[in-house]
Amino acid sequence: SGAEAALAALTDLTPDRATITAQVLAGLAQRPRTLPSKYFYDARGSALFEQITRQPEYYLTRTELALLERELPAIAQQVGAQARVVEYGSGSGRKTRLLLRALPEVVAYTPIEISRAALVASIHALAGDFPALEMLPVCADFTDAVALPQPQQPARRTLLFFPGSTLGNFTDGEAVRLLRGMHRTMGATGLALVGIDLVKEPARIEAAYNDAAGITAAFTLNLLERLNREIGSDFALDRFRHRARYDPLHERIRTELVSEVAQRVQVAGQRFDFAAGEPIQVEYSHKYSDARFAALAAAAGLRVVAHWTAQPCSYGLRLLQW
Ligand code: AVI
Repeated sequence: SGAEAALAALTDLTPDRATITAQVLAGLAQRPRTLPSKYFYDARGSALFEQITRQPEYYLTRTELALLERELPAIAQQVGAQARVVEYGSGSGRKTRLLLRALPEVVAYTPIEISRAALVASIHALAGDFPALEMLPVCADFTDAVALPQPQQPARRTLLFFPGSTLGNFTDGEAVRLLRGMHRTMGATGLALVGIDLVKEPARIEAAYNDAAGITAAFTLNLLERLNREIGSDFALDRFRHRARYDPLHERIRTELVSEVAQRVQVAGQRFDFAAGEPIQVEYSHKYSDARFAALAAAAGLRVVAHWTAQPCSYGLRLLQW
């Protein structure tokens, strides 16, 4: 089947235990202590994230899906036929399905996803809908330079799809580095379609990261559970709590795991002492103005050539070119 062929072609660069351990130890040694948010996405983390996208407070996914439905005909016209689609952080592939349906004669699809479980599930689901499409999945951290598998058919251009406001999970410096990498992957004829959450009323933003059902809190804490299992740490899950607050100065949500008591944690043979109330910084979710996003793109040598914005929970899609 198409899924079997795609999975046989899978490039597996999943971060190994040594890589995760080194990054976690480096983050915990910093002040304030940090943990990388990319490690949220193990099998359970990706499933919890899917649940977040369906919470009433989390307006991002629903708004972006509606915007894609509305604007994909115009986007498809700009992209044209015979594109190769490369997606960063493809997750469940729900948005991919809309994109692949709208674009004429897609040559190949390359999802790059850090969660192997999410990647494999999305390949199975997409293969059913697009049996003739060549899929060249890559399981990797998309911030690493990854040599992408080449499609059998030559493509007229590469479309880099980066939805979900995942760019917002990076600091400005990291975002520019990432956009530069995208710029290289796309080449001179390529385009990038990027989804970004826009600045809005802080209460609305804060609610999205503090859903009443507590799914986001479970998602954040799952990071510690994953590390306990995979790198041999002993974080006590009932002694840390999720905290997500909007920082209006930096226009971003800052998500932390707060140590509720003074405690000692062992991580891969090293000891870390936490004070009562001490936070671990785990994620940023930046909210952009048009000017700020355009400046990030420009710093990476890219221009915004088309933009679409949804209201009332303002959210944008931006098309970038060399
Ligand atoms: C994937 N990323 C864009 C999400 C966000 O909104 O920053 C991750 C997330 N974290 C908490 N809720 C959702």
